[in-house]
Amino acid sequence: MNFIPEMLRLYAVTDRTWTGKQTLAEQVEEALKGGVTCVQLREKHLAEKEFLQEAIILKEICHWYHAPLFINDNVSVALKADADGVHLGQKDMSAAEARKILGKNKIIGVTAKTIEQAMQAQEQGANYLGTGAMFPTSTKTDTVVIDRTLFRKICLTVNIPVVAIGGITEENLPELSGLPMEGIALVSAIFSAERIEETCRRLKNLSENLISGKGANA
Ligand code: TZP
Ligand code: MG
Repeated sequence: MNFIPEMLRLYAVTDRTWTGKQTLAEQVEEALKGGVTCVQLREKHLAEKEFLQEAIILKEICHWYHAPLFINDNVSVALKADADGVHLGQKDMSAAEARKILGKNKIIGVTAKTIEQAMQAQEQGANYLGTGAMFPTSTKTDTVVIDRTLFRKICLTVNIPVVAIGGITEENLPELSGLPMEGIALVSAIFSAERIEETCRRLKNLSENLISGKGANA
């Protein structure tokens, strides 16, 4: 799938904490019906075989809705599942190495929390950056809230699009107005929702009114 920044607009990152009676695939399909523009399969505790099986299932569902599937951390699973790309943290494989393995057509996202990390990821061929946390979050315990001035500087320093992540909810989303990100990524606000489809529809409307990318005046 060709990369376009608009595909980052409403970015769902999976977490099976709240699946309940549903499967993760059912929850992801609800999110896609509600307007999620891309999905990242994030599995911190699954064995590689099960991770790959889930990736293959989710890729098919994502493609019904013309949304890319990204794999968190694991380039080998991304390659075997023929996923659309990977999302890599600073402790994962470098974007340069991932690009060599995945080739030029796959999408590579990198978490960057400093100007240096952002520049390096861009130079190494990353297609987009993820930055945060925007608000306190209990989903990822080893993260801290990023200074908004630094967030803005990261967005405006690189040419590639930036996705804001961490603690974002329907309620606090308006506080991000005017920041030059291209999209918002959410875990708990989507996957812990009682009605995922409706929640995503509201988030989509809010994000469309809010996000104007690097053209943002602030
Ligand atoms: N990376 C930075 S914060 C975070 C990740 C994966 C967790 C975001 O989860 P939530 O539930 O949207 O705060
Ligand atoms: Mg990682």
